[in-house]
Amino acid sequence: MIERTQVAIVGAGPAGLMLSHLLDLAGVRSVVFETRDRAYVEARVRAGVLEHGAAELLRASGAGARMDREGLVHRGIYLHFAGARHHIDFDELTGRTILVYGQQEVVKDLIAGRLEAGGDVRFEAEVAAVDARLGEIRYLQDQQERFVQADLVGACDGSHGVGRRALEGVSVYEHVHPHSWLGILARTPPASEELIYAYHDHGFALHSMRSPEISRLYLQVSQDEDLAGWPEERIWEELRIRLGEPSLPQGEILDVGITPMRSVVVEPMQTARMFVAGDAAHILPPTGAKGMNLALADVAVLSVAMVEWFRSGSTAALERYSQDCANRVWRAQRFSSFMTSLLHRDAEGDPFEHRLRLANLAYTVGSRAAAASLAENYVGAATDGVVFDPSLFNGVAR
Ligand code: RFL
Ligand code: PHB
Repeated sequence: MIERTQVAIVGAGPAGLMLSHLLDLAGVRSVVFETRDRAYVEARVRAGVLEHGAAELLRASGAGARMDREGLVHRGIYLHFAGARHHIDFDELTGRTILVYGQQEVVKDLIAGRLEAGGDVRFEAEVAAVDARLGEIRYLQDQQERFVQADLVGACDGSHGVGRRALEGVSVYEHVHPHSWLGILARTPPASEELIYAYHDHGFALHSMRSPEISRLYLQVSQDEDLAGWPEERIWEELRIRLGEPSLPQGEILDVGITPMRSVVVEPMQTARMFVAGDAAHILPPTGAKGMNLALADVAVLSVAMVEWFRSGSTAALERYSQDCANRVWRAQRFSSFMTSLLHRDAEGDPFEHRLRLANLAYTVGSRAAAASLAENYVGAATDGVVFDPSLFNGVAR
């Protein structure tokens, strides 16, 4: 017998879990399939910054209680270059702020919420194939092959998932940036109250954080860098130099990894009954802190379209889904590319490019218009215009 559901969701990252949460608020049933186990998904260290609109979306949909207790409100960031530090004051320039709250905390909150509400989240259930036309999912659990028949499919399974492979007739826009980020999570109090984005002769560095005791730090490294070349001493030394923080305290490293930087957009983000969201549809270099925000915004748009279809049978909003996302996706891509080229040493170390970059940075902090442009994109490029309207999420029978 084939199991049936209204929406099959592939992937329990921020996109898949939030989609399931929003659909549930409207009484639409979904099943989330996640190939990894719960502990792995909850421990995966990734993004840390929520745009104003992403925090608002979590809050308004009832998933923001712990975020509001534990998230750190930041009213700006620092740009550090040529030996000096400059504050970009988001609050003053835009009237909005950001929240520093780890992606794994968002994921933990959404998983707990789904399970408390009786939601169906299946861990260690790997989707092997999606039939976008029939809405059929083939998955493997407990070494058995199983099938689910869904009215609609949300493919939220990241950049290497089956969702993207099941899309038909799409254009893939891709750019590979010639560097990677070496990231550490460390038990050391942040050296600064706000994030520091630093540009140095040696390359980019970022000082972020997760709590008053835990820091998250990144270094630009070359594209094919081997972690073996970065003993702990070297990581800390390089962070101190690039961030201009000679006394940055060295703490226990809790997590370390190297991430290549890519920009990808797949369009249209849909085929027949299947809709892709989050990293399955687009990858951004992390310099703009947009990936998780865009993932949450995509599913906010998608959930409204799906609910409209279940409620009225109208396909209008579903048909427009990709089009409705396009401006936000490309605006976030534009900003992420801007931040990446503003702050990274080019691979050849070209002296002209270096001086030009310093001039760009000086202009960014010296011109109110340039600073305001950075600020309004940092707080809103991925989620501007996406709001949670509770009235759309009531009244559909389960
Ligand atoms: P995810 O989080 O990758 O979740 C996809 C899930 O799908 C599962 N999966 C499958 N499940 C079942 N069957 C299959 N066949 C499956 N194939 C895959 C996977 O196991 C996984 O659980 O995608 P989602 O939900 O679209 O969320 C996107 C974000 O994770 C991503 O954009 C951000 O982490 C990007 N990012 C940042 N975004 C921000 O908004 N702000 C930041 O500050 C920020 N910093 C970052 C980042 C990403 C980074 N890395 C490691 C890539 C910093 C870094 C270093
Ligand atoms: C993080 O805290 O992990 C983080 C913050 C800002 C970024 C990227 C990552 O641009």
